[in-house]
Amino acid sequence: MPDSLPPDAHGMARDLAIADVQSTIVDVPTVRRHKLSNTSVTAQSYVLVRVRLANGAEGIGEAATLGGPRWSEESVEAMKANIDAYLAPAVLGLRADQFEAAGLRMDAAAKRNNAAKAAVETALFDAVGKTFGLPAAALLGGAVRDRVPVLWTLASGDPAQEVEEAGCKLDARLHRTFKVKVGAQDPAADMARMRHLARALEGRATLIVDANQAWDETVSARCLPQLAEMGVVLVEQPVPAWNVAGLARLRARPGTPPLLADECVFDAHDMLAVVHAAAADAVSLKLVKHAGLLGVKRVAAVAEAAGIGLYGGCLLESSVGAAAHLQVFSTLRELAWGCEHFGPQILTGEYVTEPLRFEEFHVHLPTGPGIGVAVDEDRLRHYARA
Ligand code: MUC
Ligand code: MG
Repeated sequence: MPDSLPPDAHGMARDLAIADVQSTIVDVPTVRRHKLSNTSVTAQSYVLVRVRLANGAEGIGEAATLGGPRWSEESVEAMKANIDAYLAPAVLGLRADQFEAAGLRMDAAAKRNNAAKAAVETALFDAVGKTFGLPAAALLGGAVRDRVPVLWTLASGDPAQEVEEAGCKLDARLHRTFKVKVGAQDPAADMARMRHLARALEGRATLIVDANQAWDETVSARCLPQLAEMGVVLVEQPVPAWNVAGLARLRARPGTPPLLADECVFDAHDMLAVVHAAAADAVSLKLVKHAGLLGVKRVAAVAEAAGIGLYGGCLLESSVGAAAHLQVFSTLRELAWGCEHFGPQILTGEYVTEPLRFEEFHVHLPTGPGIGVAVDEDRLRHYARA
């Protein structure tokens, strides 16, 4: 491959060489405590990656965490250290449109570190898109939709507050599907909470549940049919990520609602293992798991080939990370379960000039080149970790 492209007919500088990579830790408070089975957050932490190309174009990407290295093994501190010491040097000088080569170089420089790699790769797509005036979606096959249905997650743990919160979202026509986080308390208490929510929201909302690996197979076998009876349409990762065989056994039991694989699918090989085990009905796609936009497409392709539904997952990204997800989600031929990129709405503030648009139960694909959003420097200074 040539190291640089010739100037185009208009003499525009098209030297796509990656000249600089910077990373910044950002902390943004959330509007309320968000409780999962294994962590609880009142602020979201991100690593913002900024790349500069020789032609002057800049690109941004974001890596999200949930409660430090609790949801997965990466923390923002570790991501920043590994980007600065290993991933940035691996891609410096490379042509930014050599996305696969960048992935190969990053894989050679560091095992896993998928969220950190995703942020770097996103910034490359953004910079190349901005150079050519194209949305990242165009570089990924082209958008087939310009908005995606978006759910909201109820995770305060207080059912009265959760009914009220869901009511506000319904009234504002922002969200009508709600994902409820369970597993932070004992299963009987969660079943009572779910019954309360199902009754209060009956006929007005669709419910899904995410246990974030909290239950063992026995508890899951008891709770899953109860959730199905309450009308819950999808249950996400009830058992630990390692227990794909257990997930398959649960799926084969009568009365089990459709199952969504999350923490057990990080790459296309994991996806294939879930397919071979017949362990899931749908898979949650996330940049932090799949190491980038191309990784999302690879996992999605394996799932699609097996007839497994696609669900647009998140890790409470800001508009930067959410926009990147929407760029790739917009290119998937089927996205049966919509997405959960409500992250921008649970933050007390943002660090982009124009946050994503949420209306009529959908989040809109931003227009504009690259990932479609731009950093607001003042706001970034406000949220950047000193
Ligand atoms: C997860 O496990 O799905 C996404 C939304 C949310 O509330 O938690 C995350 C992570
Ligand atoms: Mg999940």
